[in-house]
Amino acid sequence: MADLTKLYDAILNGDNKTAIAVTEEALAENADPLEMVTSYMVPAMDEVGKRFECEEYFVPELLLAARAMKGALALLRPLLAERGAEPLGRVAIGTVKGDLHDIGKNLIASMLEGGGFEIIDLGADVAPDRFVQAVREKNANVVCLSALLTVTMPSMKTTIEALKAAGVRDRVKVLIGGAPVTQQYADEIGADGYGSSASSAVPLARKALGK
Ligand code: B12
Repeated sequence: MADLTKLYDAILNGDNKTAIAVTEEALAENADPLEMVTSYMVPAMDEVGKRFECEEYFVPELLLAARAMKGALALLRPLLAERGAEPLGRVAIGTVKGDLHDIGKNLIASMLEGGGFEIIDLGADVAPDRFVQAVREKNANVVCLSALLTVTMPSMKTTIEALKAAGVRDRVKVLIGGAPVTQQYADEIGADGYGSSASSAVPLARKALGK
């Protein structure tokens, strides 16, 4: 059996090659992709964050860890997306303006896709008017906003205000998340829901749409 602690270590050490090799090995042995993400990969990124906080790691280490995480996630993504059934809604998802963190956003997109939602992935550093455009032109009925920086959290509020100003706020449910985001903040800015983990995304979106 593949030793998944090696996947944890590879992400923590920014070792892209090993992360991919261990992921491939585990998948060949039918390991559960969601279990790999939640029990090994996300905890490794959490540890990376802790090391960054206490100045043991710096930006280059973050970048290497992120690359290893993304490499492994790219292999898991189609499998996470395979789980779902019929389309439940159309989700425009993005990391808000000024924020380049996209790993959590990508994970949420994969989970929702796997949960039967159609995904319009707007990427990272997404300006409010691009969310408005996705609602207007692509008929998204859910908007998912991700923010990882305290300084970019206000972009969530600005995005909700832009949806209101464009007259489309009542057509969509706005869901938010990201490490510094809280339920309290979601209530404060008038979002329709908040989720803290990959597994929260599907129930949250279903509940928001009353499904
Ligand atoms: C990797 C990383 C980077 C990488 C990002 C690579 C990439 N492509 O994403 C790089 C190196 C680019 C980076 C840059 C910076 N980073 Co950085 N980064 C991180 C780190 C270590 C991990 C983030 C991550 O990917 N986590 C793993 C994913 C799976 O978790 P997640 O994103 O939280 O998502 C989960 C949930 O939050 C939730 N979720 C997320 N979004 C959504 C949306 C919805 C709708 C829902 C329902 C749920 C949900 O579900 C996800 C799955 O479980 C964090 C530390 C941390 N612990 O968060 C710091 C961190 C976020 N970074 C930080 C900082 C300071 C920076 C920089 C300013 C550093 C610098 N001096 O340049 C820059 C800012 C660049 C910018 N403008 O965005 C700080 C932020 C502090 C703060 N509170 O503001 C952190 C917290 C590190 C720290 N402890 O100090 N970073």
